[in-house]
This record gives sequence, structure tokens and C-alpha cells, in this order.
Amino acid sequence: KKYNLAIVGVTGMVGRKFLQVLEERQLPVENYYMFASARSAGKQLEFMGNTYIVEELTEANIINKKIDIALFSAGSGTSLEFAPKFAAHGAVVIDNSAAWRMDDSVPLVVPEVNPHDISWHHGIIANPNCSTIQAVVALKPLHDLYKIKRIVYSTYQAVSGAGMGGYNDLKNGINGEPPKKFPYPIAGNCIPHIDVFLPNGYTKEEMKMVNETRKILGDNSLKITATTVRVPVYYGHSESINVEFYNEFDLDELRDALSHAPGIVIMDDPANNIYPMPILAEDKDEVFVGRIRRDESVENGVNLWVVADNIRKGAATNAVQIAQELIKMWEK
Ligand code: A2P
Ligand code: 11C
Repeated sequence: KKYNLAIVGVTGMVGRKFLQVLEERQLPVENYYMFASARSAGKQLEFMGNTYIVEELTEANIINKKIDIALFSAGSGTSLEFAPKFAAHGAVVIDNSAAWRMDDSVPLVVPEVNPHDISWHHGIIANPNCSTIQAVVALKPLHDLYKIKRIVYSTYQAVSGAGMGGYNDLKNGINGEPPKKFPYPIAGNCIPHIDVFLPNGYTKEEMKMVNETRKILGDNSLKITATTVRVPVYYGHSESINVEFYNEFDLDELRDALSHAPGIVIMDDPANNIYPMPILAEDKDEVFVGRIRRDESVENGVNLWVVADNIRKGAATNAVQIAQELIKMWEK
């Protein structure tokens, strides 16, 4: 059987990457439908040897298309309004925005971590925040083995996480143009401010990491704190992750467990200057882990340095993987 697949926000940073990943992975698709805002309606788009016309996202344009799966990356407002409409017309929406992630009736899925959660969807499956995805891929095998007590996240996030606007702020900022997307220049700078500030003094990005990690790992007792920072890098988020376990661990065994876990590549040979960096992770689907070392200040602690392409594993690849798992489930 072949399916009808829609891409919503196809002209955006993540939308374009959806196309690239879909072409690489060759899902059993009968028809592709391309949607964006009225601004892009009528634009032509080349994809897998065919020309597609971008359609404006309206309810009239989605009925009668028999869409089975819709990959969304067009912002929270669009997802809030249109995901239920697609679901009502029989599609399963895989939504890259933050709109539905913490809704109790919506699974939040990273296929290497909690693929089983896909089965209880009600028409919407949420794709986590990019910085959460790469973190939980690395943490899941360790939580299974040693039970995590506390996590301290510190992130170094690429400008592409803020879409085309973020990308352009760095590109144009290098030539001295003032920023349009960020509150300060990002070229030659670090901005400890991603998404909006909340009453508790944290940013929304920081609280996404806290809440989404708990939901994906299925453990609301996890103690988590986060500081998220925008850095002048185009692609690839980097994270320092400090973890404390309830149980004792052996560092070699921990390293071995990570090296056998799905979706992870270990890059950890300090003697030869081998460690993950955004320039090495760019355009890769895996999560890269290095600088693995004991936290000598606590009883059962470890430090990890985790890097992944935020537009691939952090967004498009993870969503397409969910679509692949969904199709596998349907075909069982
Ligand atoms: P458009 O290019 O027509 O504005 P990015 O995250 O890179 O900024 O991309 C955002 C994506 O979401 C783009 O494809 C954009 O389309 C799309 N988008 C924004 N607002 C809407 C909307 N109201 N309806 C449909 N798509 C939208
Ligand atoms: C960033 N993590 O790097 C954000 C982008 O909730 O999907 C993703 C925002 C989200 O700016």
C-alpha cells in the first residue's frame, strides 16, 4: 500500500529538510502535497524529479486529498489551528511545533527512545524540541541502566533553530547588518535567551527541555535544570549534559552501553583531539557523544558532550522516522 503525504511549511528551514530526508529514505508514498502560507502559494518546487506547486494552507485545500500523514513545521499557531483539521479529515499529523507536545492526549516521540508511544495517538504525534531530542537519545540507555536522579543541561544552540530568520541574522550580521530575529547581534556573540522568558526566570526553551525530557523518558520525578544559549553556529546544537544517577556505574560499561545504543556515534579520544563538534555533525542523522568523564564532585555522576544536527535529528529526520514507524505499525 502507498500513502498520501502532506508537508506543511515546506518552504521553511525544516520544511526543505523534510524533502531532503524523504528523498533519502524513500517512503511508500503515492502523492505528495506541499503547503505553506499564502505568500508562497503557486511557487514551483522540484522534488524527486517532479515539479510541485506549493498550495496555500486552507481547509478547502486539504479536504478530498485523502492525506494519510502530514508533516508540520509552520509554527505553533498554524499547528494549533490546522493539526485538528487534518486529523478530522483522517490524517495523522506529525507536528514539529511546541503546540501539542505537553498535551496529555498527544504522544511525544523519539523513535530510538519511546517508539511504543506512537500506538496511542489520536491523530496528532508531537516531535520534540531539537535540543531535547538529541539529549534523550543519549540519556535513555543510561537511565535504563543506572536510573537518572538529576540532569543539568547547558546548551550551545545554532541559529538555524530559529528558522530562516535566525540563519539570516548570523549571515548578514557578519557584514555588520543589525539583527532582525534575535534581540542582539549573534555574530561574535552568545545570547543566553532562546524563546520567551517565563515568570520563573527560565526561558521557554529551558522549560521545554525540562518538561519534554520527563515526558519522553516517562519519569516525572526526574530533577532537571537547564540554561540554553544561542551561539554563532549555523547548524548543530551542542550540549553539556551533567547527569547524576541513583546507582553506581562503571565508566567503561557506560561508554560501551552508549556505543551500542541506537542512533549514537561515540567520538571520544581526547589524546587525539577527537570530540563531537557542530562542523562534524552537520547533515548527519546521528547523535554524537564525547568528552565522557566522571563528575568527581558527586557520588554517581557523569559529564557528556552531545552534538547533533538540529534541523536533521532535531527536527526533520526525527519526524520522518516517526512517519516510518507509523507506516510499519499500519502494515503489521
Ligand atoms: P511561507 O514561506 O509561505 O511564509 P521558518 O521556520 O524557516 O521561518 O519557516 C516557516 C514555514 O512555515 C514556512 O514554510 C512558512 O511559509 C510556513 N508558514 C508560516 N505561516 C504559515 C501559515 N499561516 N500557514 C501556512 N504556512 C505558514
Ligand atoms: C531553537 N530549539 O533552537 C529551538 C527551535 O520548540 O520546536 C525549536 C523550537 C521548538 O531555537
